[in-house]
Amino acid sequence: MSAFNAIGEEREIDREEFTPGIEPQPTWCPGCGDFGVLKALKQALPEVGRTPEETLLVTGIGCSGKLNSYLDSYGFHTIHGRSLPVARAAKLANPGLEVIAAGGDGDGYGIGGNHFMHTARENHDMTYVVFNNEIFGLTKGQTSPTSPKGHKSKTQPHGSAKEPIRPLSLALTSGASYVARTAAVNPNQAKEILTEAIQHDGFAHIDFLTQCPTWNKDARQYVPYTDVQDSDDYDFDVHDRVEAQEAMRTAEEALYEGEVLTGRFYVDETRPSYQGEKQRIGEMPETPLAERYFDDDYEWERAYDEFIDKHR
Ligand SMILES: Cc1ncc(C[n+]2csc(CCOP(=O)(O)OP(=O)(O)O)c2C)c(N)n1
Ligand code: SF4
Ligand SMILES: [Mg+2]
Repeated sequence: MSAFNAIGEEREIDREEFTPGIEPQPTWCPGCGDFGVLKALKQALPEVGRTPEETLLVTGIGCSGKLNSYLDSYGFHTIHGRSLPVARAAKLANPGLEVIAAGGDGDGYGIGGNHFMHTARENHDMTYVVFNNEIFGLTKGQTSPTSPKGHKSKTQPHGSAKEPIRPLSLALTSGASYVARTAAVNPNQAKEILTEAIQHDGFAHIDFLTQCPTWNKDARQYVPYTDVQDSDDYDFDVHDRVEAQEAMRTAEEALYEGEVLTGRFYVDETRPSYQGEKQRIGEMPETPLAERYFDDDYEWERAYDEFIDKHR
């Protein structure tokens, strides 16, 4: 069974199917928030009816990047900050795949920040989970793009002079059509938000607060949390861009003042995905590239032949 012909197979899925039958078991530190993402993902995928054969998980580099080894699905552990371009290519070649990209705050908001902006702008149909522990975890606790101003670490011994990235606002401004924040300490909400994000047709960004008890945050620092959808103090329309922007700004400021606001911040179900737009202008091949790969009679066109002919 391949990633192409397994798509659309109707069957009951048990979340344990996503647990690899062999080592490695997760090597994350005890109490690490990354366990929360893995758990939520294993719950959400069967909930939306996706099997391991229909799922591709693409990760970056960092403690977060190890997620790939612990989920039994198709996987691609890329290089630092480059999960999104790989995820985009895979989705375009095989649109039936459920594509999930994941990585850390350093990976996605730092070195991969440009890809984040443009994948959101183009509204590629995928889920992007950023493990936000406000630190470079794997490399032992350096200041990251989401570390608060004044954060002290080996790279910023006198305290960071930089304002942190506002990831929710950045996603919205860039063009993401689903933007949410959840936390590993809030597993029920994490599962619900991941489920919605996977079902969403377009670029769904989740800023997932994952405490790093070894180098940065104690889990208690993300507790108590407030779900903005359940609280009377926050009343805004997630479909309204201006109201969403205001709510995001509040949540982003609050995080650095010790108040954790989570929930859905922006949802646009009307905007077509990149693939939808490409279909509309007639640029999406009727037969997905992935299907041609399994067709023995298909003759591959090599773009460079034409290029070389032109320059002979
Ligand atoms: C191009 C490149 N630069 C730097 C590194 C070193 N490096 C590996 S992981 C990492 C940071 C990880 O931080 P983050 O993305 O937040 O992930 P976390 O470990 O916190 O989950 C860095 C700088 C690398 N692997 N590749
Ligand atoms: S160093 Fe931090 S982020 Fe990495 S596994 Fe340990 S607790 Fe998790
Ligand atoms: Mg990090």
